[in-house]
Amino acid sequence: MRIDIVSIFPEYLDPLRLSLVGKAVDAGLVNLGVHDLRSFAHDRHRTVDDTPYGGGPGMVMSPVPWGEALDQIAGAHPGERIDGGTMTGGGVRPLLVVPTPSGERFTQSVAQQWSDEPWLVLACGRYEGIDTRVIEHYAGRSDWAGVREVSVGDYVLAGGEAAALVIVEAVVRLIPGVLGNAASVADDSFAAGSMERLLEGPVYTKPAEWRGIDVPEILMSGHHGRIAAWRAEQAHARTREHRPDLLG
Ligand code: 6GU
Repeated sequence: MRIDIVSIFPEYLDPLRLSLVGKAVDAGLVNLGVHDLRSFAHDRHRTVDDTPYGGGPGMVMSPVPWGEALDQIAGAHPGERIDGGTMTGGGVRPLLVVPTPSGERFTQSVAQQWSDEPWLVLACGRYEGIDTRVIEHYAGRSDWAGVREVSVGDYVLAGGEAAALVIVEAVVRLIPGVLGNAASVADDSFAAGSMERLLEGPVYTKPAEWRGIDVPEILMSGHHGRIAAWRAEQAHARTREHRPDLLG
């Protein structure tokens, strides 16, 4: 999978070199490009924003540098595909992902769908957001796979970068070969087909007693059937406690 991220704070994306995503990049499973939006502005001050039409507080990101950045990024890697897949119909089309608190909810199911995409381009907005014509334009472009505006939760961040980190990590860990243990993905809270949509229950490791607290005896029993039943019960209890909305 190829992933490009456009931001006025490209250093904000440096953590993607670490840990699981960094390893996926090093292993050649993900081809990651981070781009500075300001390098696509041509005035002396490299301006990327302007005052909103109709008035109101704050600034809006100009469609002009966004259009130049996205066209150049999409044109610079035509049909590039490093995942060994074969291409039909004239090349891979990028899916434009725009993190925004006014987007649809970014869920595990969306992450799962996107883990099959050959190419994601994330456009990180700041200020009051990106001029809406950018969304409209790329949604209508047949050389793009579409546009998805997504929110990572019901709170407001200062910009799309932190959300982009969340989205990229959630997607990349689902790419085949990225996680060592495929079973841990199937077991995830929110994973499709896992015990409906339950939260994962508590986990324990050695020592068997720590600061006066014992590991539940059932986990030491070796009765795999009873352990599975206990874990299912714990998952239900945790879901009832923390996320009753998931039980309906
Ligand atoms: Cl995707 N962006 C911003 N700026 N704030 C958010 C968000 C995204 N999701 C929740 N809050």
